[in-house]
Amino acid sequence: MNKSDKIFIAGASGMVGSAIIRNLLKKGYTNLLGSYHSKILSEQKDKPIKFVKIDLLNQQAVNELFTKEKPDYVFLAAAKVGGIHANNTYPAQFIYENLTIQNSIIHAAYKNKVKRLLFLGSSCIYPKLSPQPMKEEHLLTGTLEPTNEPYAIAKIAGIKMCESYNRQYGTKFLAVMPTNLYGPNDNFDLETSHVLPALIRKFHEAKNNNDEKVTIWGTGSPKREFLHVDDMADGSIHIMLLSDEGIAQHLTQYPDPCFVNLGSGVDCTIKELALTIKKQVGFQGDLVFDKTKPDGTPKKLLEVSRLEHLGWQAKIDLESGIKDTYHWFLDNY
Ligand code: GFB
Repeated sequence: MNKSDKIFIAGASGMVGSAIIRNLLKKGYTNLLGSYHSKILSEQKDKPIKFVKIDLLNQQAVNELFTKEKPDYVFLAAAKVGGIHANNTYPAQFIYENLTIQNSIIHAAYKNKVKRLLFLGSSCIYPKLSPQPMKEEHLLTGTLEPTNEPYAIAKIAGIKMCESYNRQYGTKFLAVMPTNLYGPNDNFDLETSHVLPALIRKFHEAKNNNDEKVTIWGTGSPKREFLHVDDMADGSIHIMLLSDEGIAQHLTQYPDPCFVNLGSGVDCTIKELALTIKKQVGFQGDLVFDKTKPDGTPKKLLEVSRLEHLGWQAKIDLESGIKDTYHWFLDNY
């Protein structure tokens, strides 16, 4: 990927897309094209990026964009995402929107001879009771977690599209499966967010209101692995930059080399996460567990040896990442 190659970031104003853009700008890439749906972020206003407003659910509009712009590289970071409650409440939107966005972009990338595309998936593609830590070869070896099955099926379809296009058309499409992400530009809405931003907001508001307790959904015993979104962006770009020979050489001992887990390799219980955030925010009260809310998958830790063989590992530990995200929340929310 040369510094002046045209790089299209689909979903440029989301948490993931905006982190990829920050990292590409830092590395000196000068020809960035970003798509957004509603508005661009204030951090992106004066940056050298060409933005295009587009409804990615409209396949014709996606085709026209690719025909006009002819990007060399594509980061497919646009997706319908949300936490356990959002996934469980809006399953039709999660499956329809994700399948439609990725179908249109992957197909248009093939038609317009994109040199390489990187599809962003999720660690929820693995079976609910997958052996831990979860290896790439555990894909499709068991039943999925019901709270996010429609989303997971869309993401599995995305991997299989990349694999199938590579096999039939000789494209160079890759995918990364990030673990639970968090960081600047995350969603802090208590109904639709993931656990980490939700708990930052809950503890912050409880501290300000002098509340005696904060309610944590579920039992607190499920384990989750967290990755700061700036690490995710760095790892994704690292993979995009590897040569075809480099990828093939490093992954010869593995089957299915089209996708790679992207995690920190460390997990903790939701209770431990809550106690860490409580301390960082400075809340003095108690935790209460609402066991009427679902726990979801009991444990989801990615095995990251493929990633390490490709020469990358996470750098931001959970405490520093939470501190950074809490500062961002205080400045922006
Ligand atoms: O982050 P989260 O919503 O999603 O929830 P998943 C993780 C765990 O934290 C669950 C608990 O056991 C929740 O019950 N939790 C505790 C909370 N308090 C809260 C809270 O206030 N808000 C939220 N949201 N959770 C998602 C999938 O699964 O992970 C997506 O649904 C995607 O498809 C994403 O894969 C990465 O980790 O359970």
